[in-house]
Amino acid sequence: MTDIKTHYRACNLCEAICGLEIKTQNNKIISIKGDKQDPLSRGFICAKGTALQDIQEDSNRLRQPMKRIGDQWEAVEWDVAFEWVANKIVETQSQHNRDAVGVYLGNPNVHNYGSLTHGAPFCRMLSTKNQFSATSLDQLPLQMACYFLYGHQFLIPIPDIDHCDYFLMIGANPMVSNGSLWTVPDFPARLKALQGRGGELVVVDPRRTETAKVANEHYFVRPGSDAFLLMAIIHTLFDEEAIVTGHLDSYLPNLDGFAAQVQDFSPEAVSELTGIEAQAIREMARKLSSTERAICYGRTGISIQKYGALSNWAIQVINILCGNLDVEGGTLVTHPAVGLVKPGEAGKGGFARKYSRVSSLPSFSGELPATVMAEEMLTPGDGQIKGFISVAGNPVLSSPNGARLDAALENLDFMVSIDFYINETTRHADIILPPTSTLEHDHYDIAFLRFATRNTVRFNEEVIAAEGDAKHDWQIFNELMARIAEKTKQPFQPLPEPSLMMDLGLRTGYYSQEPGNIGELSLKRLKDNPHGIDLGPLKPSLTERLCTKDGLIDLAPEVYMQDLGRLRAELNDSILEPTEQSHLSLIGRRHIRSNNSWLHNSHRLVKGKPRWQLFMHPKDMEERSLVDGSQVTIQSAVNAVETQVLASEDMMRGVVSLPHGWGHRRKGVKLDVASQQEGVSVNDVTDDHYYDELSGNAAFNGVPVEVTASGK
Ligand SMILES: Nc1nc2c(c(=O)[nH]1)N[C@H]1C(S)=C(S)[C@@H](COP(=O)(O)OP(=O)(O)OC[C@H]3O[C@@H](n4cnc5c(=O)[nH]c(N)nc54)[C@H](O)[C@@H]3O)O[C@H]1N2
Ligand SMILES: Nc1nc2c(c(=O)[nH]1)N[C@H]1C(S)=C(S)[C@@H](COP(=O)(O)OP(=O)(O)OC[C@H]3O[C@@H](n4cnc5c(=O)[nH]c(N)nc54)[C@H](O)[C@@H]3O)O[C@H]1N2
Ligand code: SF4
Ligand SMILES: [Mo]
Repeated sequence: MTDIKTHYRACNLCEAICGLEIKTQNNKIISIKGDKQDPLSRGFICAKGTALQDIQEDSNRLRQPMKRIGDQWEAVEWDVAFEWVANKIVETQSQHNRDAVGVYLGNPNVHNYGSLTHGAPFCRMLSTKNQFSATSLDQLPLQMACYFLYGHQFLIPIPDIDHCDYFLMIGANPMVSNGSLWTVPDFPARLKALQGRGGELVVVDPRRTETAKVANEHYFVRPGSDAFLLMAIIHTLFDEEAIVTGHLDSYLPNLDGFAAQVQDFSPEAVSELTGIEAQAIREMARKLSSTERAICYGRTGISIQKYGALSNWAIQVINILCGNLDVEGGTLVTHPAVGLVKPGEAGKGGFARKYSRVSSLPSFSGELPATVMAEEMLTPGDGQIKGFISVAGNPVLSSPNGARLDAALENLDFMVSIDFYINETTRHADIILPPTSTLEHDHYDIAFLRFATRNTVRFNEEVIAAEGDAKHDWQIFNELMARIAEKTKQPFQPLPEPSLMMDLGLRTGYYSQEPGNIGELSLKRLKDNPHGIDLGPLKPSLTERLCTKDGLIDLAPEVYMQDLGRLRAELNDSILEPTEQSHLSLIGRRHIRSNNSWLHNSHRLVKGKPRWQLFMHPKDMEERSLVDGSQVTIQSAVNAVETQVLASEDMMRGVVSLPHGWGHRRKGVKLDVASQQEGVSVNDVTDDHYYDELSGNAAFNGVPVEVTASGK
């Protein structure tokens, strides 16, 4: 028997990065609770935080490299696995060309600092055009808006909820998601405080969500129509002479003339299309402009849809025109301890520097949209993907028309996955290289400390010692790079471990360099403060940090002005030919006890009422003679799936909702608990050719479908 040890560390499952207090004995977890002394999360956690124990102890979690021989998996030595993978990559790229190897980086890469520090150089070494990530299934349009407006994709203004009095939230559900591109642990308490000081939250969403239910007001909106709503808000601001640009006044060279762009989009003109009354739209504009401290914010609801880019750009424009950008209680760029974005900082982004081979979709920041992965594998010709590497992702369940990708993965020359589960995607791999689990390695949240609603910093030490010769993600990348470099005769120096890189980043970062700050930060100082260190509230600074060439904000970049033509055309069509929408519009849904595709193997998270069903308004069911709880077929342009339908008054008429990440009952999946769950993958019916035409970002929301009783 050894003593009980107490560890403090952040949960890395979602963007809220809640502080945890974990007790262990003999290298085993005995309890996980919220860390009350974490300056950001203040003790808040959700059920997933406690379930980290289930991932740690999961007997399905791989601990050794696995090689697939037919339907069977065989454990192999690391050396054998690394050699096989490096040989395949080098052979394939020399036989065809560099683009013949594709790579997909899933969402958890951003939640694991070793994957960020070492994965990027690995991808650079592959030097393939066919680089993809979950970014283009998610927030690409937001990064793109910040790139065009502020000159850097990561100069992202964050809602200062703790000081705001009017909050217009469009297509986000933080009561469930716990915030996104906005690290906001304990959202419920922060919202209560806002309402307690007389402030208001207004939610715009096609479903009366968990967040809508605690808001002051909720408006249903037709999926995919937010860009009309946002343009009408801008129209109203000009119409009612309510523009208040404040300290940004001299940074907006082309404010004059902007009114002409939005002339067509009066609240009356868009009311029918959006489903929101003109008067309510005017009220939103007035509140945003007249409330001293107000915020307009939107997330996946406005991003993964056909006007993702325009909507994200319009939200920034609204905050600018209402005097809500870069002010306390509005939206503010953060001061992180590592990676403060300022002029000259690398990684700005870059749009349409190359195009995909088959559908000519544009790149953003060196990556092509993930929606083209399957067609790039299936279409013969120079540049076809022949070999594929998936890292911490499950695109068969998470990308549009996953069924097509599922089939495409079957026909590759080789596939490798860096992942610790045999899931719907990695089951196609020839070799799986499993990294250590979260609790088995240290962590510094490079990404989400940059997007937090308050500036804080913390370092997370490893909690559980990994068994045997386990490798961290960064070690896997280092080893693969070393072997590829040797085989292709390139010079290569293994990169130092990520904690040393963070130490350097902290010592040379904002707080260590600026006089009057809290003094030098270092890895040692963070280790001595295991709950984290508070660095203060968000504060205005954008004007000094604009990364645009002229240091100004161009409100009307050409690419958006052109795309506005597409929106205007749809508006004009709807006025000329008003049509009754005959089809249903499919949207997604998240649940507090789930996280994308990968927490369904935890018994404690899947128990209770099933959560994979289709939600539909009872009147829409009645019109189709559908019975609550019966089996239905959802048919889209590309495919059909069968599932159970549940009546829900919380749905907007004409809209149905099915969550993503389900559909684990497939041959070869080695997830004992998950594969007992029913439910289908919504992405078997979403469409890889339905995307935002400007950015190429996937459009999962607003997919036209029809729903009929199964067997008819
Ligand atoms: N229809 C529809 N589709 C959607 C969405 C939607 O709203 N609707 N949302 C989209 C969004 S926002 C996102 S972000 C994507 C997510 O899509 P993906 O990123 O493709 O999928 P995840 O389910 O996050 O992938 C989890 C995988 O990462 C592995 N993993 C976890 N931690 C680690 C680690 O530390 N190292 C390694 N190597 N592997 C790890 C897990 O074992 C699991 O196999 O889905 C998108 N798809
Ligand atoms: N519990 C849990 N937390 C998570 C995740 C999870 O899977 N589970 N995933 C994480 C990830 S990867 C992300 S990106 C974030 C996402 O964070 P959020 O975006 O806050 O979460 P969602 O639940 O996807 O909220 C999107 C909302 O948009 C609505 N919506 C759909 N279509 C439209 C539309 O056309 N217009 C408008 N206005 N609204 C629309 C949906 O009904 C939904 O309520 O959550 C993160 N946190
Ligand atoms: S909200 Fe839950 S999953 Fe997200 S960081 Fe906190 S404990 Fe982890
Ligand atoms: Mo996401």
